[in-house]
Amino acid sequence: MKIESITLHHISMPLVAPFETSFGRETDRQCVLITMRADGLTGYGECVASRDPGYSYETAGTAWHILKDFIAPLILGKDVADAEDFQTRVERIRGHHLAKAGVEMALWDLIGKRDGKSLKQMFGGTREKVGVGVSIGIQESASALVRTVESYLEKGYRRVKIKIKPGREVEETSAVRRAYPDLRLQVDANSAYTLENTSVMRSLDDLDLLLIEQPLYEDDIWDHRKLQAELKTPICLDESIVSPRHARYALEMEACKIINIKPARVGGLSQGIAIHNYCRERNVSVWCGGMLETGVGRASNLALASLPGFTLPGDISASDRYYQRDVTNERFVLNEDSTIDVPDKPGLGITIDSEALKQFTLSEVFLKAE
Ligand code: OSB
Ligand code: MG
Repeated sequence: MKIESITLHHISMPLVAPFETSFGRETDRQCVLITMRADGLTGYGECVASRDPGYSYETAGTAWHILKDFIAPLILGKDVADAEDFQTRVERIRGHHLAKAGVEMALWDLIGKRDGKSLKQMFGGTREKVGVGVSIGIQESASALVRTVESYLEKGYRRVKIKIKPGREVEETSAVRRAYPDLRLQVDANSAYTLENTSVMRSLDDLDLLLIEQPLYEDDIWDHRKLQAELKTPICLDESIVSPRHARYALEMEACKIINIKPARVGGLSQGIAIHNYCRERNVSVWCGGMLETGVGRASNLALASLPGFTLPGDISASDRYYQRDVTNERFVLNEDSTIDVPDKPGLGITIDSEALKQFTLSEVFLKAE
């Protein structure tokens, strides 16, 4: 498709409740929305880089720079055939996966709209609705956490992930386990521990968790291998898996038993699909992670999670778990069986509420082929 223009929208949206992880606390979520025009059609993408370099080195600011000054010039006025062609064109930009993934998403939306196919159809998704859970930030106390868990169970979520950090894990996770002995429960450390904390990990190992997500360094695979050898609970890697190659390293090294696939972290939906395929051939479970996406990224995650290898519930909650007002006209709701419907309209299957987008916009730039 001949890319005619790209508009970047740096936005900030108030969360319904603050979200605290081992790397910080967010009350408003920033990201960069991408509007891309080609062949008289408009495609949307979400670059999930947030305000601070806490989860990733990328921020909305660095993504803005890379998108505007490096990625856009490589594709504006060019005929970009598909995701693979896009990846080849941006190959010489090292890293900056979140920036690349946002544009790849917009390209999929455009191609789907041109061909009258949903992302799910184009990916070969096999599910009409996908199993989901909720990711709960660090709360004030163990009892506050149990109350928060209860409120999500009342809403119908059947899998819970809790964020942990040093000193805020064993008591908290045990309290939730005591209150809900049969709950599908998992924890996410976002790289807050080292091998010196192995005894803490052993305590968590006795709590019948589905998985322990990213306990060690964000760029590590080797120490995770050592830790996994000490635990019966599967380690799931998030931050460490930045490409299909890293997925192969991790599985070959037995550093984890499960992979959290976030298409943004690995450089785009096409790369996420490649990791899904690689894991599926090896009977390794994957699930779709989340980055507090707007309705745009949520639609994309749902399409990805419709692939058959996504056998564990994703961090894809209903729109009202995140935002009172979203940038999409569509809102995603939780079904009674803790699932969310996969969009089935062409492309991402979403439309933009332009008033909402205007309300949340911090800055905007329109880029056109010269
Ligand atoms: O590590 O999975 C993570 C949100 C922002 C950054 C990193 C993570 C998360 C979440 C939220 O856990 C998942 C969601 O979108 O619900
Ligand atoms: Mg994580």
